[in-house]
Amino acid sequence: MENKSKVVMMGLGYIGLPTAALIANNKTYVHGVDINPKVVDTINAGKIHIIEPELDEAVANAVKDGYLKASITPVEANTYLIVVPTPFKGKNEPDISFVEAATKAIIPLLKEEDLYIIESTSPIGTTEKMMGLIYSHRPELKNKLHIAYCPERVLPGNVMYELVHNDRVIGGVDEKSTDKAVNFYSEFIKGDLHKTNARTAEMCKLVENSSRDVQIAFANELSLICDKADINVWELIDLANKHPRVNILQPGCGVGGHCIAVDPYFIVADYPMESQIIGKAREINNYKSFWCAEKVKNAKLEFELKHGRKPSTALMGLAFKPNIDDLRESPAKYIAQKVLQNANNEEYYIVEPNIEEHTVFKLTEYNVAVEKADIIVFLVAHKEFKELKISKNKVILDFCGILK
Ligand code: SAJ
Repeated sequence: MENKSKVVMMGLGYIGLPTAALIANNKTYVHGVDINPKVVDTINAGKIHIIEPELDEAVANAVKDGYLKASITPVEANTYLIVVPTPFKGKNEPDISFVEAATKAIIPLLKEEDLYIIESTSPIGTTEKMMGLIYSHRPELKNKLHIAYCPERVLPGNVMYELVHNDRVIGGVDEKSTDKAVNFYSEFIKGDLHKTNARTAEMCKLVENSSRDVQIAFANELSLICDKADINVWELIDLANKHPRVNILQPGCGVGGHCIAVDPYFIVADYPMESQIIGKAREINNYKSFWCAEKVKNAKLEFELKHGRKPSTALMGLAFKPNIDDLRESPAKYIAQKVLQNANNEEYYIVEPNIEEHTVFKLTEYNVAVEKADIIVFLVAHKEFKELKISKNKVILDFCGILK
């Protein structure tokens, strides 16, 4: 039997498309909307424009069975999901103009009892703001719509599993909105659905990623202290974590990706006086990347003083975290760029085993780079690097604990 929801999904990106496919595979009609006509054509051909395991099959099936269709404009439905990006404008100010544009596009289609849900990471109060926008255009619908916020919390690379199995936090602008949204998600989600209000749900998403950012900043701060104090930070953290109530995360070459390095600013921008630790954590994690680039520079100078010639350097890893091919907002890429800025005819080997080629960096195979370089800089703990045999005469800078 078919479910009675008909869904419009505004935004077919990293979260919108997998969610659309999941709902469609549950035999609910989904009309996906994206401003990019190429994305629309790709999806209508049963193909995908992003890399995510198992998504290709889910989309191919959904399109073949006729439950998923994409277009650049919305149609009438009874459930509208807003899953568009919320980037920055100016200096770390969240920009909700995509959420606003997507909302405006569906306002003429809304009717009594419809469900409107925002999933995009949003500053606190966005759902209420969009409710105001909707009712200012459609005053006759006031209090007759169901409006809620429900953030996703999936890990890139494991999206298709986590979308179904993770718990969700669902906050409506009133109780009946919350209940209607919970009802909708319960059709395709197996995790627990936790009810709250819209503002708490918005804050919950921001806090989850800020919490991780603050914890990583603590680990990164320890790495700076330990470097000066001549203590192996990896051993230190392993030992401290033997305490039953201590769980320190791992230092790295900075924090990247589109979530953890971004979401804390949504809190800091609106509550600058109160969010001291959250703001400082962002600074520490950004500083860590700069510090790594300086360390490479110093190692090169030391080498030249000692050997009377310029060293060759291998930069190991460009992705924003281990074992993925995603280079966006990557601290390793930032460090590579910074180091190469000062390259005066010196030899560099850039390594990223998860991609074939890159438009800016000339890539070298990891075994070759490790063999040829004088200085080896580990930026990302990719699995390939763990097995490497490195000869004793090399200078090694391990920023990601690969050799710990
Ligand atoms: N990192 C460290 N040390 C650590 C752990 C991570 O330096 O101990 C770095 C990674 O190298 C990377 C960055 O942090 O540069 C972020 O990686 P991640 O794996 O922690 O998180 P993301 O950005 O891939 O996904 C996060 C997840 N949030 C949390 O774990 C709280 C995910 O559940 C969210 O859905 C996602 O953000 C999102 O979309 O918000």
